[in-house]
Amino acid sequence: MPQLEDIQNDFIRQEITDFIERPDEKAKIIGLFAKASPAMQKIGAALIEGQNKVVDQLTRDALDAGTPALEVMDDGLIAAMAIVGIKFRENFIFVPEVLSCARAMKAGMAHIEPILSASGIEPIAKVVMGTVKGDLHDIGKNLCIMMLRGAGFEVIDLGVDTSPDRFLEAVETHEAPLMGMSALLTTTMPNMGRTIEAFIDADLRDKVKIMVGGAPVTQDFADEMGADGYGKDAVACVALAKKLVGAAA
Ligand code: B12
Repeated sequence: MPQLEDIQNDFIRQEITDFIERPDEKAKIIGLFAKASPAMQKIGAALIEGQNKVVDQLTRDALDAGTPALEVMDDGLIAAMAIVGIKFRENFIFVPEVLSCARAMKAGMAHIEPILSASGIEPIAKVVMGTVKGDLHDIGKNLCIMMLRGAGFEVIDLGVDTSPDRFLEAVETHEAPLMGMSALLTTTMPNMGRTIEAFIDADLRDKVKIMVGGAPVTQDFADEMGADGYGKDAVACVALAKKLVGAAA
């Protein structure tokens, strides 16, 4: 099992020691960073400190040096966001700090997006994606969108705080066979179910496959509200999207 000492970056080691208390979370985070290269750990440290210019530069450097975009995303940016999430939950940091981290994440993602989105192949299908009503979290949704575009899907991004009507309208207008909803708050998760009900009421439920995701969402919850599928991360989102439109994996 990876140990704290396997992480080279002093700052990351200190963050884990100071802020990650639950043994299961500690083991998970140590695992994430122990397998990350020193350059990825450095990106993670800058993200945790909310230094968007540093993340911007280090991400560019890593990509220029030939590091795969997916590695920068998983081992640098997403791994660091896991620490930010725990610090936020435990009240070690608050909304302004998290916003700085989110800004830093976006600075890194800006360089990753063109690489992951450049599929250069005929679109597999159209997908409407949005964060549900009342919810302003879009980092995970945007990662899914990048990966979907990279896999050859044409994505219509409805952004955040998306009402059931906007989902309905977009699916109809674009004749999209697939739709994805994201929710990060337990209070907004029920809006996924409400959106599905709106499709039933409008007699459009059988015209579109609906996938759901976001940190608090589970397969059970997805089944309960009648979604067609649940994906735990952006890679799963692409696999699910392909499955739902009957495209080759
Ligand atoms: C960043 C962040 C913010 C930022 C958002 C910035 C932005 N532009 O997105 C800001 C500061 C604005 C924010 C605000 C708030 N937040 Co906030 N936030 C977070 C934080 C730290 C990280 C979320 C994130 O980006 N994760 C990284 C991404 C990559 O992961 P992800 O979103 O889960 O996405 C992946 C998968 O879930 C999946 N996925 C996502 N969507 C989809 C969709 C489909 C179709 C599929 C298949 C897959 C899929 O793939 C993604 C990529 O791998 C989380 C903590 C956490 N652990 O999640 C809290 C968290 C979600 N926030 C929380 C709270 C409470 C709030 C606020 C209410 C705080 C406040 N008092 O104001 C507000 C709510 C604002 C609102 N109305 O939405 C709580 C929610 C608690 C709960 N039980 O509901 C959390 C869990 C923190 C905590 N533990 O307390 N937040």
